[in-house]
Amino acid sequence: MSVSQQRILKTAIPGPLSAELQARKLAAVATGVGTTLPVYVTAAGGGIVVDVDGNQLIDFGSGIAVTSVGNAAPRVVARVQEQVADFTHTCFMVTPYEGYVAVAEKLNELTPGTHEKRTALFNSGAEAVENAIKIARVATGRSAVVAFDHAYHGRTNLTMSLTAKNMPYKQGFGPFAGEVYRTPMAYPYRWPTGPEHCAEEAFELFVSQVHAQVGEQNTAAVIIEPIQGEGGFIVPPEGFLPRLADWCAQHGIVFIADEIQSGFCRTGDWFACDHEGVVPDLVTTAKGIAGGLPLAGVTGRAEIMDAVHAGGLGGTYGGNPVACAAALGSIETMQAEDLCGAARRIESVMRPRLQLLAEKFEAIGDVRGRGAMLAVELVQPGSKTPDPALTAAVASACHRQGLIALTAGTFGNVLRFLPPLVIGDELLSEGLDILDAVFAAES
Ligand code: PLZ
Repeated sequence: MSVSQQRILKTAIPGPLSAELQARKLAAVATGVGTTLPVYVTAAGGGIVVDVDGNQLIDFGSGIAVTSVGNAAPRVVARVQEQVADFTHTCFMVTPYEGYVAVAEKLNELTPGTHEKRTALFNSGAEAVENAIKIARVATGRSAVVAFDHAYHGRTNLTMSLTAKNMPYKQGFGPFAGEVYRTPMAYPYRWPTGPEHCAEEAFELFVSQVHAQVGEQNTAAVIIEPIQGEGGFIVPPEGFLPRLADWCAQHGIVFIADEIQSGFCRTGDWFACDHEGVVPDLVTTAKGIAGGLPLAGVTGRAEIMDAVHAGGLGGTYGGNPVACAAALGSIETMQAEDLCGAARRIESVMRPRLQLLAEKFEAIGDVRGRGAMLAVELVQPGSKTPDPALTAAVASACHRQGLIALTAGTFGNVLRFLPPLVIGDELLSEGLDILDAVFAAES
């Protein structure tokens, strides 16, 4: 690995060269495209991101759960370099190539369930979700789609409609797509009658709302993130997902697991659904699949996937050969280096430390997540009132100390941790020490 695995602060964060680039960005790039931490990157690898001023930051974000295998991971680089020198594009729909087929085979093998599967590849997570809904509608001949509170599924019109949070994702961008319905999420920390009742009551509420407001016979699909990402790393209680999947099967409704953020070893299993043995009809994947290159997939039951007429799915770039080469390099890395095991190791280091922080600082109301997808929810002491101001202050103090920390949550009060799965224990502990010191100073 060419990037030394240590945090180095040479200037203030952001430094002068980053500040210059940020001024150019503000003049040239649309305001709508935001920046969490305006340091301009020149290199990255392992658990470190290097900026133009020579600072080295500890990465607890992985570019939003993407570089699970690390940035510029050797197997990804080798396969991409080889592919990019051979050919860069033909369009799989015009003259196909093996890489696409090989990625489809891998997805069919690795996603939950041993049934016969098919895969279609796309460019982004949102595009995969859109296509999963298209497929479910054709396969069922129904149109309604049920999504959950706190859901995030993308920024295109249909996926924005499925996304729950208004600011910044939806504000002013309507009208939204029709036939999208929303139901309460099984959110243990905030369940009104307590977490012990959450699985059962949330499921009953879901069943009665879909029955009364939508009609099972009109419902093409139920879509859920098995651990919600942007919504705040909300982990549904044990039993909720299996019940949902069974109920969908009883009613001929396509059960779609959006594993775009939670998939590919992130939670300590290949997919978050594996934890409870849940087998979705369709799975959407992106992010961690290709080590940073844009690639996404829909994988599912052959009879559902193949319900679509020939030519009904596609796009110019979907399953681009360079992105497929990167995916094969990423998957090979995950298997060779046991990155599911690495995610569990990260949890075994991080979770106890986060729990200690929660004992020390009253502002931490909840510690949750799984594997290397962990979070703390910040509230006003003695209550469950969200504290987005403190959350923002902690995140930016972490940034100034050279730790890339991300926020999330419908109320903007969740700090989430998504380190690359190849991060070393020393950087992990150093990041947690920074967090500890920042909490002491800010809360
Ligand atoms: N489904 C579960 O997490 C992307 C969004 C960042 P795209 N999440 C990060 C932002 O602010 O735009 C995501 C996700 C889940 C779908 C998506 C959408 O994936 O590749 O960003 O389109």
